[in-house]
Amino acid sequence: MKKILVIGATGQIGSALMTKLRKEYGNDNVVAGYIEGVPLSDELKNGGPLEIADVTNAQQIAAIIDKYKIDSIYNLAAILSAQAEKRPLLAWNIQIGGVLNLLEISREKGCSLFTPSSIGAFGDSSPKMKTPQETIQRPRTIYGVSKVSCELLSDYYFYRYGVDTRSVRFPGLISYETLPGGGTTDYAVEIYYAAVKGEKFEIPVKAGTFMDMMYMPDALKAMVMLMEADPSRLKHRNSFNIASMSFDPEIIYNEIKKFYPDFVAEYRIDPVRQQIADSWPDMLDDSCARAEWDWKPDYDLESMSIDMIDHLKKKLL
Ligand code: AKB
Repeated sequence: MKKILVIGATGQIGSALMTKLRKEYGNDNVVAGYIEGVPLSDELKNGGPLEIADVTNAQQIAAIIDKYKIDSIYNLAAILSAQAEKRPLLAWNIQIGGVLNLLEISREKGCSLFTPSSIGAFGDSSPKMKTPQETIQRPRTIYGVSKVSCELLSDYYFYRYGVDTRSVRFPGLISYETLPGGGTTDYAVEIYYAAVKGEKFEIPVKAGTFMDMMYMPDALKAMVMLMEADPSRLKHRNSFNIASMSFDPEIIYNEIKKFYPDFVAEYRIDPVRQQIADSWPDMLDDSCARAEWDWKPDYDLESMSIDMIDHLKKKLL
């Protein structure tokens, strides 16, 4: 059985991934890595091994790998795009310094390493529609720069040292468990919360701003499928385009209005998020992921909305 460390286990992706991994691999085989001072859910506290794991502290991570004989690492520590523009050095230290620490540790200790990239790894000069797996990547955000660098470093460690690096380029992820923070796509999560709570919502990007989005269960499925994929089939190491739906604020607003006809949302544009969103693709081409490890999403906007609203009603009302 695999021995897994999840770094960033309290975050939007990490908290949902912990539940899935512990169900599939057994509680004792999945260590939750968190940052000191972050509040812990009862599920995490009581569900299995728990360790402080700061990705910028190589010695601390190496000690956890040795203590639990870890062979697979999911690295979900990140500063999201809009927040990173305010704190570029922190973003760099976590997204590059942290990843370099993990690549070195994986090289020394023979671990497989998953670190997500993002649609943010593309920029204005990348094709907007059906953005190919391999194309121009010249982002002008620190988030994008760090994601491209991380893709290249992971490629390098695979080709030079044989480190088993795996990655997907995540779209905006929509989930009901833990809120994201500081991302450009966060509005697509927050809009559901507002609708269910009966609150008015302010949309931070203009109508017509299309971005790839994905429901969290599909994102979790993608990570685990890729980490379990037969390495001999993987022609691409870093990082796979994956996609399931692409929409602009009008489309998601109208979808939610099917459930809440009185729901009111209006535009209040955040210039930083708008500029970032404008530089990102409208829709990725994920054919390489489909061909190399059988990627296929389960949810579209309609089925996601039904499930999301159902869960949020139980959580919030
Ligand atoms: C963000 O908006 O920063 C993230 C992402 C798409 O990488 N959700």
